[in-house]
Amino acid sequence: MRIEINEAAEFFRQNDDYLILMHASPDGDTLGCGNALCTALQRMGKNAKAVCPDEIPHRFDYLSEGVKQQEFEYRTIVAVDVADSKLLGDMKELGDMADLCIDHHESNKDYAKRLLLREHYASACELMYEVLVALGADIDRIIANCLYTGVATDTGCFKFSNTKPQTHITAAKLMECGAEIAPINYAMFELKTQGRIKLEQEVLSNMRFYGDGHVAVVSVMLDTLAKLPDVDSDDVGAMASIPRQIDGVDIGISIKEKKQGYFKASLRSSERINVADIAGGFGGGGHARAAGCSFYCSYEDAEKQIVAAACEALKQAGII
Ligand SMILES: [Mn+2]
Repeated sequence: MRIEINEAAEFFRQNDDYLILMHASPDGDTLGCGNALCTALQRMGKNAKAVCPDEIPHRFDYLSEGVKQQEFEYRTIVAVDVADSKLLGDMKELGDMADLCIDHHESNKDYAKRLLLREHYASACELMYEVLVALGADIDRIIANCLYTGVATDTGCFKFSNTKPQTHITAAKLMECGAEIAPINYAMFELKTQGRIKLEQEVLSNMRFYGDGHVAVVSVMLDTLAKLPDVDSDDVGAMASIPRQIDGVDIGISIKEKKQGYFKASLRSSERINVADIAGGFGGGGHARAAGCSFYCSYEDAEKQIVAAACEALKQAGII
């Protein structure tokens, strides 16, 4: 059932003992949204706990600054920035029991009992900002930092095409609430571990081009990661944006080895190509400019299949 912002606020007033679910391979948006909500609910005198199926990278530690550890039995489940309960990994079953989902993905599977969805918002944190305003929550520096983190990370620091005038307006309001934008942007977009730099070196040295240079492919294999112990899932995820930094590349593909014989491809595209369609052809999905899909085969077969689909899309678009 689709609900609106005021109904979501009323839902939070009426219920208690919240378990907030944040998606696997957590990003700034799901973590910012989950921690902002958890902090606000606890301040209302409610019990709340935000959980994630995967380990949370240390650079996000500041997001839980306002969260108190509470012991209680959860009775109300809320998923934030989670388009599909499958994205909850080991916590999928909890997702299937969710009472409310707050999200901004067009591909949302409508798995929760209630759904507050804004497909045209760049981040779930923009929507959470409006929910917290409707709740009358005090959006102080701590909550503003959480929400700003999601807005900034889901827009690539306001660089992606999903950035709307409203995105900047929300960011400005969060600055007025005390969001510490300079240290957050430094931590999110500039700071890298030594392992991350070594991973970039490895990825760059093995990049391959197809389709007259309109497709670039990078890969991250398990044996590479085994040599780089301080690399986290977030560093690996960031490799997906490298191919599209190259002039002339319309489709950037990053293929990650998850297990032997199991690969995940992340696709990024220019305005000319819809990669959600390409990923959909392999049972995946996502956004027009950023999508993903999985392969159960050898690395060579996975690359061959995804490159063939990418070249086909370039042909259809009249690019090659
Ligand atoms: Mn998001």
